[in-house]
Amino acid sequence: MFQELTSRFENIFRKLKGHGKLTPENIAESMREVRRVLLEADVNFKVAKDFIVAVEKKAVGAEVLKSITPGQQVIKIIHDELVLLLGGSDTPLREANLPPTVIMVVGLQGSGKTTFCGKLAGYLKSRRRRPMLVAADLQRPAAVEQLRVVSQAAGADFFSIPTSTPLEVCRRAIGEARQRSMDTVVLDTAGRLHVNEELMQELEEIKQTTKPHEILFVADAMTGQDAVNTAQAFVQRLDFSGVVLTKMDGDARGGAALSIKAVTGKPIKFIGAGEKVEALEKFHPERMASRILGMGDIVTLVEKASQAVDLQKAAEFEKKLRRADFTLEDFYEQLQSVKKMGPLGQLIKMIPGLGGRIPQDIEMDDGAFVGVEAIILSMTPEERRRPNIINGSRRLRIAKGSGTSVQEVNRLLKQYEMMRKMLKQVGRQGRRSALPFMNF
Ligand SMILES: Nc1nc2c(ncn2[C@@H]2O[C@H](COP(=O)(O)OP(=O)(O)OP(=O)(O)O)[C@@H](O)[C@H]2O)c(=O)[nH]1
Ligand SMILES: [Mg+2]
Repeated sequence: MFQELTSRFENIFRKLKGHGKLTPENIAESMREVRRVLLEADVNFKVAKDFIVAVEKKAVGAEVLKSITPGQQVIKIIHDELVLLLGGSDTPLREANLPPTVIMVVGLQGSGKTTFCGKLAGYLKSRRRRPMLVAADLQRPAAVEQLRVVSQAAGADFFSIPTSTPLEVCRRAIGEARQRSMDTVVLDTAGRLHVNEELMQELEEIKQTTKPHEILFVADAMTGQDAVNTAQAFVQRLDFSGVVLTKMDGDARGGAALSIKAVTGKPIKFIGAGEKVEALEKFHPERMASRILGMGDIVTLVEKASQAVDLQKAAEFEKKLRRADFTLEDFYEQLQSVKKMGPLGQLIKMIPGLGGRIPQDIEMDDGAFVGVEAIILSMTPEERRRPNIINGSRRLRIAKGSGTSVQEVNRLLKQYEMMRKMLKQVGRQGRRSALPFMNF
């Protein structure tokens, strides 16, 4: 999915990371490249322009220029803007207070409506819902049969009245669903080759009569800006509530995915990536952004870290690390930052190649923090800065002051010493990052 887009972004990021310092000129150049990449991916012109303006505004801020890996910060800003562009947060399917929930599926001919109805039925079934698919496409002779087959594949109920009108079928379907105790009615409507008045009128009537809780507009992602233009026409007439992008398994360039929310104001709710019933994914803006940027969990890590750590402090810390004068005060500060970031185990998993670097006897469970904090807080500032002055009597005093034992103080000092050595080693290897714990 979007391989081309991803590899182009990776190139830009590689360059960004290469700069020791970023100037407004560097940033402007990167932004020109990002703009080109977006336009080549067939992103709507105005959407691309607004995106660049938003990123540039944030990137030129003073914080970024001061931080020590500014490239990484710009990457994060691009990532965050991309998440917004894709819709920000997840938007789940709406549900009726009083079943059945009515979901109307609309879109042009061949966009993948019927296939999606089947996938949706499968998805709902896996969530213990009871869906009924309704053949409201009487436009194409084979359409009813196609939906019947699709329903069977998904193990869902099916409803049709062959010699009727779409409006009548939909109206009757809702009563029928109640009778069969189905909790979700999915209306598979007819498409047309182009947006036309006849289609819109038919859909408007169905909307008025069935009052759907969700109207999902199905767009063929391979058609790029055409899909976006169609979406615009549909949202004006029908005010649909969500978008389904299909054929994401093809060579879609990303234009539709990246523009449709900004242009229609409606969130993408699902993506289809294949013809089979299982080929449906719930849409997550955050995950999609990471996928497009090709950065996986690193993005999550950068994000978590920058929430927790003042970047300036991190920069100072890294300088220290390179000089290898990592003190107990730093150790304490690091513990505080790490604590803010959530469970340690989870965090460590996200750091590539880290596993083997942590010596066995460095306690890494969160509970261990409490005693460690008390011990460090019981030291004098001088002791924290120069731990080698902590002799036997000082150890006893610290243990008493922190309500721990001399053994625990010893263990902490040993752990600290190990970490100091380890950091020194890593520092020498020249691994650089704005985030100290990425180097542990
Ligand atoms: N590769 C791929 N093909 C898909 C996907 N979704 C649908 N298709 C194919 O696209 C074609 C059209 O799909 P339909 O579901 O019949 O489209 P429709 O919108 O119902 O079309 P009409 O009923 O004619 O308006 C079929 O050949 C599907 O197999 C998808 O996510 N990936
Ligand atoms: Mg169909």
